[in-house]
Amino acid sequence: MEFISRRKFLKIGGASLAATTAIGNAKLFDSKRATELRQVPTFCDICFWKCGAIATIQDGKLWKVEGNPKDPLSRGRLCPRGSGGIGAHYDPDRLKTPLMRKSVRGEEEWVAVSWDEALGFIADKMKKIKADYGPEAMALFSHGIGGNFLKHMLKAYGSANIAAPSFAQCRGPRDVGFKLTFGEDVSSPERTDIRNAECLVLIGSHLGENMHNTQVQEFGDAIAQDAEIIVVDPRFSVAASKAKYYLPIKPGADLALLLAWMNVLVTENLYNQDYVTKYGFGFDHFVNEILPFTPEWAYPETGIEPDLIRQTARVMARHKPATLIHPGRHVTWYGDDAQRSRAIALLNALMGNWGVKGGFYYPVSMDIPGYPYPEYPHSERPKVDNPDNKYPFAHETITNGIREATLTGNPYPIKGWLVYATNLMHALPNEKETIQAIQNLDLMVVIDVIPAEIAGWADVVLPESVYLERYDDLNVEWFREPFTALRQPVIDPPHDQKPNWWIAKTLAEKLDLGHYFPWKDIEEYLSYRINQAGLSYEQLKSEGILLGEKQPIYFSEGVPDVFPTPSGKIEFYSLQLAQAGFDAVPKYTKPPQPPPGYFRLLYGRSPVHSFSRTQSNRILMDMMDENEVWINQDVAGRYGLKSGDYIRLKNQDGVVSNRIKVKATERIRTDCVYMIHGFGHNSRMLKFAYEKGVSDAQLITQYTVDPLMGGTAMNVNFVTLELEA
Ligand SMILES: Nc1nc2c(c(=O)[nH]1)N[C@H]1C(S)=C(S)[C@@H](COP(=O)(O)OP(=O)(O)OC[C@H]3O[C@@H](n4cnc5c(=O)[nH]c(N)nc54)[C@H](O)[C@@H]3O)O[C@H]1N2
Ligand SMILES: Nc1nc2c(c(=O)[nH]1)N[C@H]1C(S)=C(S)[C@@H](COP(=O)(O)OP(=O)(O)OC[C@H]3O[C@@H](n4cnc5c(=O)[nH]c(N)nc54)[C@H](O)[C@@H]3O)O[C@H]1N2
Ligand code: SF4
Ligand SMILES: [Mo]
Repeated sequence: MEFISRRKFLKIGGASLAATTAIGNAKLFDSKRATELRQVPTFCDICFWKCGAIATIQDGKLWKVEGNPKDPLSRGRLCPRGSGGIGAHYDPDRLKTPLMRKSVRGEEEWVAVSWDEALGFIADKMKKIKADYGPEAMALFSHGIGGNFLKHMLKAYGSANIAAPSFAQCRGPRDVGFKLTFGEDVSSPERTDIRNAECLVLIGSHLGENMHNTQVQEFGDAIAQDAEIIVVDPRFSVAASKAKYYLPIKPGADLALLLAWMNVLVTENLYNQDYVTKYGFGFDHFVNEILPFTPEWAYPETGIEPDLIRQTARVMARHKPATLIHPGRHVTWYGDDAQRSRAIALLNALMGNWGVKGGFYYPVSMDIPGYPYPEYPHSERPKVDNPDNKYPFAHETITNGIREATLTGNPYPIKGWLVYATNLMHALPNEKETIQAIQNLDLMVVIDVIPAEIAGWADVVLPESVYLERYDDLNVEWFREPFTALRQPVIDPPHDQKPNWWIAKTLAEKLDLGHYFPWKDIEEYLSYRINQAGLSYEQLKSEGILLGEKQPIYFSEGVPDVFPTPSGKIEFYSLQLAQAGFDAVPKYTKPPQPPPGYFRLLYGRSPVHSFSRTQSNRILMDMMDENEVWINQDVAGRYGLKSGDYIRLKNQDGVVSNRIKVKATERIRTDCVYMIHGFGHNSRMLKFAYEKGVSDAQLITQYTVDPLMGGTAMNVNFVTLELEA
């Protein structure tokens, strides 16, 4: 396969940044080279935002991917990762054929086998597991839309033990905190009306580095309209550089700040009284509880001056209801995360912005019926992840709960894992626990596109075609405008890779579950659903997107103002929480602090990478091929370090990292260090990304579990700086 040079990519990137609308299909086809070019609409999969895209194929080769102007999410522009998505197709280190393990797990020694042999082996093992332990002993870890058909297959087999890291390692606590307060969660794409916010508060959310496309574009819109931006972050992020108020908070003290802000709004009568009177439940109790938490009380916890706390609270109040306190997304930080998220929900409620322009809108979607499948078999045993409802507010399956059950055999044994599109070694904290759990399995299958770390631990590795080479399930999106998008192949897979739907269907047939996949191929499935909705599949294929009719999204436009909480109102005081033995109004507990000589390890996103999935993508690695550790410049000076030096990090449990480059900077507090997540690969099969940079996950041996919902907080690890001899 041709390797695309940086120069050519920059050309591509440049073209995609200049709004594609201007380039459009028409112009390409009008040009003299029209016969050499073919364009196919699809949607991106370099992250979970699912931006509508148009791929161009020149002389049978994939040339570029740009935003689809019809798509409400991308508005015709992809982020740098999306533009670099073609690198996933061209990656020479891709998995090419099914592999079976030759020696012990983790040794990465393989025999190439046929699909028939690989799937036959898996089906036999799954049948045995079902006979010996029951179908619930099989679990599926799956992230992203590509997992839909495998989920269907596993439910048909008889197991509901299906989990994604997007809940317990990412947005779970946020969604729980909002659900407890408003009765509904924030979901993905977030229902945040950033575009219309007059004041936007970002607590950690590092939009601009976190590149979720629509959010970043709307952030740009808000800035252009002079929205007042308040950023709370121990690190001077890109977003902070756009802010009028930057609050360099002591890591872990956000809940103290939130309580103090609410205290000011209540004691100075600055909250939205009409809204709270109309929709609030338990407000008097809430006020009583919030009174002790003055800005003076919060100051020693947060390091933020009381005057600045008051001033920023007043700014928020001035713009209400169009003040949006962003709920964040990756919020598994300190273990108080669901309660901190609930405090964010309450602060928004004080602004009166739920269901209101500039706050949180009500997302809408198109009515596309599902495929009529037979009913799933009834399971006698509840899901394995949350025994005795230990985490009473978990409303999705807890990944680490499945891992725990696999380790302990309680509440019942888990004997097989199917792992689809999630690199559990980088996504779950404490990789030792993951490895120990895997050692208890009778069957470990990984379906991936590259030989990620998790694949190294599999018995069977199945190579999937990348998103540009396959159909996937429909994206019937919930958003500010209703639409449905199609992912379709733009180019053939280069080797013996297969799409997830084919893998799921073929495996189901080998498991004697073929009747759960009654369609001949995925196009029959897709066109059936679209036709049942009275829409044209041909139009969807040619345009990539079908738009629905505009619907109301605010209370003022006629959305019913109902809150599906127990009280039917916004719960300032939560009886549900009180009854379950938790604080009905959030309270602050100081998280453990770094011991002397240690720094708290923080991590986040690079605009040109997604998690641990893009470091083998040559185009994206050309822009950033290792991560750096941000160290406060005074601290670095004390250690005699300067930018560009290499050091190692050693955590509280003695884990020593690879070498990592120092970035000495004023842009971070003195009590923490920071790195981009996803680097430091140790899979030898990832020839290009191998040992470039450091994996935050390897240093995250400790985690705190959120008592409300079982999420794993990971900002609780400390490191020392180990200088090279
Ligand atoms: N380019 C790119 N964009 C992405 C992704 C990607 O992989 N690449 N992933 C997407 C996904 S799934 C998610 S969940 C999001 C995650 O992105 P976000 O939800 O925006 O952010 P986090 O990863 O939680 O937080 C990282 C930021 O929080 C700050 N921080 C750390 N500790 C604290 C603290 O105690 N208090 C405060 N106030 N701030 C703190 C860090 O300095 C950093 O700026 O990004 C999404 N967007
Ligand atoms: N230490 C640490 N842990 C974290 C985070 C962090 O910042 N630091 N972030 C957390 C967050 S917010 C999230 S959302 C999760 C993300 O967790 P994951 O979704 O597990 O993220 P990745 O590490 O990118 O792993 C994705 C895997 O899918 C594979 N893949 C990519 N495309 C395809 C495809 O088309 N088909 C198949 N079959 N496989 C594919 C990739 O090669 C990779 O192995 O991690 C969480 N865990
Ligand atoms: S935000 Fe970027 S990587 Fe994610 S789907 Fe959109 S273009 Fe692709
Ligand atoms: Mo996430």
